[in-house]
Amino acid sequence: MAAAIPVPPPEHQSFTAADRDALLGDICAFKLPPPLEAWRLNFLLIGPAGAGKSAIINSLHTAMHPRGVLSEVVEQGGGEEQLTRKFSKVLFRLLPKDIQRLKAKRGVEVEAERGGVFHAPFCILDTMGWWSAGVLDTMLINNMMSGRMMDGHPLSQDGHEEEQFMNPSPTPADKVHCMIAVIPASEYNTEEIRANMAQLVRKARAANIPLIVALTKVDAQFAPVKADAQAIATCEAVHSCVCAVAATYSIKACNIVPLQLYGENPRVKPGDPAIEIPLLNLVWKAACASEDRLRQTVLRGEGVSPPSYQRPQSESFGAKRAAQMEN
Ligand SMILES: Nc1nc2c(ncn2[C@@H]2O[C@H](COP(=O)(O)OP(=O)(O)O)[C@@H](O)[C@H]2O)c(=O)[nH]1
Ligand SMILES: [Mg+2]
Repeated sequence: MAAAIPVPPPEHQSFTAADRDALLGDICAFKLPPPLEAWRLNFLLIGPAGAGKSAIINSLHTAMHPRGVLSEVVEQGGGEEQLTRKFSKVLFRLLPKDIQRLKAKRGVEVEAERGGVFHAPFCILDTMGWWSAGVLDTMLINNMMSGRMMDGHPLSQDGHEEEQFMNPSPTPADKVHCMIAVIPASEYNTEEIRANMAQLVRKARAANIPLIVALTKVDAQFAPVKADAQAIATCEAVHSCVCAVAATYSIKACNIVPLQLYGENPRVKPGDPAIEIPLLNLVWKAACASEDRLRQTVLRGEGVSPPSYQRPQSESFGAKRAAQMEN
């Protein structure tokens, strides 16, 4: 008879509530160096329909609003039926009662603006999913990246530009600071995704915008993760999949973040650190990559020397994962 798989005691689990709270606190307190400290970073989500772009937004909202229920700020759907029809910019805003709740439940204190409201230092741009290979130009992705396309621009499959939603003179604050390609773990090697990813990698390099991959639906692809969300950090098959994606797209493995999002797996409940830490880690990576690029471009270009400092590592998850992989 096969031996039962031992369940590790809680102190040996990779994802703890304390680590999640620390990471959430770091993200809420993130600021670019002067004179850009008032900027809000723009992260563009891009990927095939049904990959989990909207689920990323809702899961992040759930993590920032610890109410014990899933957020539905944008509609999620099962692929084709629920296409995002408008280019939408999602701000993560905390009202005074949300701020109190975040402090009580997560120990995270945020610096509220006038009116007692707090806005996260990033916003997320949600786009329509790819519908076939080679559609990035039809999607007007260059306009999205440069900041010309504004919130509310209708999205269609004919690449029509709606003048009233185009910003004729976007500034560096309006442009996309980091792109997040959202790819389901099971589909990373399809012809459509390979073609679009190759084009996306080229465009990101040409526009000097960092690109990170969110590898979603890891639970649907790997049974150990479906059974126990904590296994996303230790499952060998997940690690191999990350390495395969890295090799396929010539992207560093550290810029590929495997995720299980809140959505279809009934085993995961709002507030689970094993869901929220990898997701917050994705946001942290995107913020650091954006900052790095802005130091090389805008700050250097303006002749402003930013104060020399090393951003403190919020690598509780990354370091543990690296240690686990070595063992
Ligand atoms: N099990 C599981 N389901 C997911 C995950 N991410 C997204 N989904 C589900 O996949 C479907 C499509 O997701 P959605 O976010 O609408 O995709 P979008 O078209 O990229 O915005 C929804 O039913 C989600 O609940 C995940 O990581 N795991
Ligand atoms: Mg969507």
